[in-house]
Amino acid sequence: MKTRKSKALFERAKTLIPGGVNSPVRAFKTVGGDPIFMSRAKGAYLYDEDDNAYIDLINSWGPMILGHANEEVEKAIFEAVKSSTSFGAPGRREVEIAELIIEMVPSIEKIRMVNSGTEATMSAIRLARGYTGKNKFIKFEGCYHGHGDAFLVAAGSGSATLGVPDSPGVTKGTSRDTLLAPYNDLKAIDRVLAENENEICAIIVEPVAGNMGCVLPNDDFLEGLRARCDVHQILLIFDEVMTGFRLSAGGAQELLGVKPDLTTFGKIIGGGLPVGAYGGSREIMNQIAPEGPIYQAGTLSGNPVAMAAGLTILRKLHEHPEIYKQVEQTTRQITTGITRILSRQGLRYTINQIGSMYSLFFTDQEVTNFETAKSTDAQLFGAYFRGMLSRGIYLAPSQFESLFISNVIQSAEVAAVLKATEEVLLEMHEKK
Ligand code: KE4
Repeated sequence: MKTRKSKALFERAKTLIPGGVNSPVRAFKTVGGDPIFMSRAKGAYLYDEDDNAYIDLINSWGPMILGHANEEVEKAIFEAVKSSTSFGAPGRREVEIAELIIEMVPSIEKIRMVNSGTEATMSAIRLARGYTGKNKFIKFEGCYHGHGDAFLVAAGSGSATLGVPDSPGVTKGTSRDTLLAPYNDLKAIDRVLAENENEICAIIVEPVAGNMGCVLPNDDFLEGLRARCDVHQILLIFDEVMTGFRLSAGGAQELLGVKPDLTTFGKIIGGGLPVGAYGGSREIMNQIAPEGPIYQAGTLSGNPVAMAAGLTILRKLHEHPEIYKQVEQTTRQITTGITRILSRQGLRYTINQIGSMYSLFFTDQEVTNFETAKSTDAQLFGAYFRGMLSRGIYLAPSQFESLFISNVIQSAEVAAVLKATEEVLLEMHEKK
């Protein structure tokens, strides 16, 4: 596969941008080889600077659930840019997207737009602290809630990939208020609650974890968190940056039937443009400035072009909920196909899947938390990633990421993914 232009761009980028990338996980650090520079994308396909085509199974880490360069989203953006790219004043689309999200996600009565998932989760924790008057919060090992200081403690995603769970620059003072528990472990939660009685403002959780690879909640986990938050007057925050509008029109909370007090969003909500949001009950959200005393702001929050893109994709998903059935079926075709390949080759690796999210873990252990996710064989994952890339299948360049299937991946792409998987796994194990 020719990669001359990508290589040249990467050499230039490394002299200009830390690691040559604008987000660490893109650097291929743990999978070997150099990152591929993309020049365009359409539907299910990415095209790199050397004109190689790839079937995209990450879809920009989730946003592109309708595939790349969706005509309706593009049209809305083209229309919006004609009237300036930013007003710096409130606009009609912000009202419309707020109304639509509140209609789609029953636990939300008021919502505030921001510019990334990180901003959404940072603001949600500040709000929880201000609303309850308590400082500590609980997060789960392997869950990633963006790069806000307080979250970079045993975080997942890129920080796990880079093996720097507690990043330099995060002060002891900050991380002191971040309490940890293993995902799916209600007994550990009970211990943390007992040791910090009346000091905890919130439990923040990925209702389906995607940043240690795809890890599902045990049947009683989310309900168990809900019950404990009610007893201890703690806010339950669902970080649905990944799962919002991905697992159903109402997110993981609708699919799994547990209502949080606050929800954070990102990714799909902007249709590929930089958008985040956080929302919850009127009572809690009215604490946010200028209605209440808790400050949060943003120059480009509610940006008219980003709102146009977000509105279009959310309206499509709201009006066509059958899309969720479709992407789940496509994902199951891939995962059952891989399961058949594994058994044909006598391999015992683990696949976790829910809706249009899945991960193949190179471990024979059941993966239910960060500990078991870390039992995966990083060398094998790297070999799998490189083998698939060379066959034109673009996976997440880290074992600690979920894959995301779009509604434009059809049977031809499923067949190509399975053919490549069969070949790569054979090749990997012949070499072993
Ligand atoms: P952003 O600030 O990257 O928009 O969102 C942060 C965030 C918050 N919460 C969850 C559950 C998330 O998954 C994320 C971001 N996800 C990663 C992918 N695992 C973004 C990819 C990257 O860091 O480049």
